[in-house]
Amino acid sequence: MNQLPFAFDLLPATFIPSQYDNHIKRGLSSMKGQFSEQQEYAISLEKEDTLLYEVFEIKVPEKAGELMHGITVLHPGAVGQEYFMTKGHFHEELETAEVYYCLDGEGCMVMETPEGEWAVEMLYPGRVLYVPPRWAHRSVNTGGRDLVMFFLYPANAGHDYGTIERQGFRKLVMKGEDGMQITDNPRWNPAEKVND
Ligand code: S6P
Ligand code: ZN
Repeated sequence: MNQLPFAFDLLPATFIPSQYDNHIKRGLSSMKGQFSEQQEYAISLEKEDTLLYEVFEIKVPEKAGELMHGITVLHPGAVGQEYFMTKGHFHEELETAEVYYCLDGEGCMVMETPEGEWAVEMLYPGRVLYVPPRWAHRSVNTGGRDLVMFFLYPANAGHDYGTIERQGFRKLVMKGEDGMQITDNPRWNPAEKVND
């Protein structure tokens, strides 16, 4: 099937696309094992499966040449001292990139490669972020309101969530005395976890 041209509105009042195909909602329960303060996580989850983020996806055929795009709305909050964040993933087709454009809120993108490089880039309204091929990515809301991002990536990229679910990211973004701080993830140990 060939995609026909289309257009939609994305207005600052809500930044919710005027039309979309999928509305994905992810709550605390989908982040098992990801937050570093596991007891805090268990206590929060027992109270409520709090909604962490929503993705409004505009679907196109999942083949090379097409561009998947949409909006992620990451709500504010924290589990213990660790800010709300997305699951994070590598692209299944590792050699595919992604562009993010921050529309509202404050936060950052935590990134890393299988080769051991890592990076954290700040996100604020008007900020454009290029995530190169091979870089896993997770957004983090370090502010007090929704972090809203437009994203665009090759429609054949696919998502590898399993690697991050097993090994986490090398770096954590935590609440510090004077705002956010980046720390080593003490539980990051891919070799051990892969063989679990
Ligand atoms: C997809 C792109 C975004 C994320 C979204 C939620 O390649 O990076 O649409 O899917 O921000 O994050 P996650 O890690 O749960 O897919
Ligand atoms: Zn992605």
